[in-house]
Amino acid sequence: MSGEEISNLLGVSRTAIWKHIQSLKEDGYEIQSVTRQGHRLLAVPDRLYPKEVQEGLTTTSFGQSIVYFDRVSSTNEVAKELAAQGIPEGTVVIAEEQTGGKGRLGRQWVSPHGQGVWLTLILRPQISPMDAPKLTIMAAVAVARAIAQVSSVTPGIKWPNDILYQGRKLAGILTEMSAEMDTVNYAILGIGTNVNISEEAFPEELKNQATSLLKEGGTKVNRAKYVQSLLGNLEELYGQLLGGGFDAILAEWRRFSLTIGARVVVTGLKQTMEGLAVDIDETGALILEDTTGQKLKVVAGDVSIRGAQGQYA
Ligand code: BT5
Repeated sequence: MSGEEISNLLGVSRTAIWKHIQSLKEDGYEIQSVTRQGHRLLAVPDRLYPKEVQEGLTTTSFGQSIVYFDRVSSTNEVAKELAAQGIPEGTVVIAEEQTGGKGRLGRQWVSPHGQGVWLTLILRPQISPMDAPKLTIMAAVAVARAIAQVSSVTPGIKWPNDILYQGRKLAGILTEMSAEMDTVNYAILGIGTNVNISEEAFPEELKNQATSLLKEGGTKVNRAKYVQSLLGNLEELYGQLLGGGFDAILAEWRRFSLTIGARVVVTGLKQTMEGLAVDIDETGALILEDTTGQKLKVVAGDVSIRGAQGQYA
């Protein structure tokens, strides 16, 4: 399209068009510009720029506002600051790279540049703080659905926050909140998904326990499409959760679950429990049955699932 056509279409000067084209080129858009003929878009960069994510986004709220970083310490940390300042529900913080990505209990989350999706969604749910674990359950279902929609990988969920494929972690969720006794000020859902991470990009100590959609599916996945699918599913499931439809979410969680029916060891902060995982209850807690048939309720911890040879993985 010629510069003149673009400038007529947008009602701005040709100098302004030229400046914008230059800045798009700097952002990685491949644009061929030929004097007196015009500009041609040859390729779009593999970036999660807000415009790339929002084009094709089907939500009404989630992701309609995106705060984007090329590199940041942790999207959860940024989201917490923004949420404390009153930024609206549905705002999403996305980074191409995290230098201080966080897991639970101060653990580290490896987040190399441009190869994964590292994002945090800000929520202001009118629920009791006791119901907050439901948000993690709902998010795990949304992640599993989105992975199944955009790749050939069939994921499973390990309670409470891991998305796995054949025992290796594809994605993790870190839910944090600020609450009073009976109200939630805000909750943030941090979701890290190993989309196009190559084998070499994982540190040695993670090679046996982590994997990516690229590794398992054999082809690169369009990260913007994954984010669109994820946010679409999150918005749908969140609406369902607030509307009293948690039972249906739980039912879907159970279908993705790798934990229910398995013998597990749960390492909690204070104690370790062992037993058969029989269900999760309506609050999102894991129910174990010990050898005496007694039921134990677990609200937080790390689960190891016992493999066929009797070891735990
Ligand atoms: C989690 O913790 O799984 C939560 C991960 C949440 C990450 C997102 S990214 C966007 C947002 N911003 C943040 O700063 N965090 C969130 P946990 O269950 O504690 O698992 C952490 C453990 O997983 C580590 O100790 C490693 O063993 C392993 N790990 C680290 N990076 C990994 C990766 N990229 N893929 C798979 N496993 C990883």
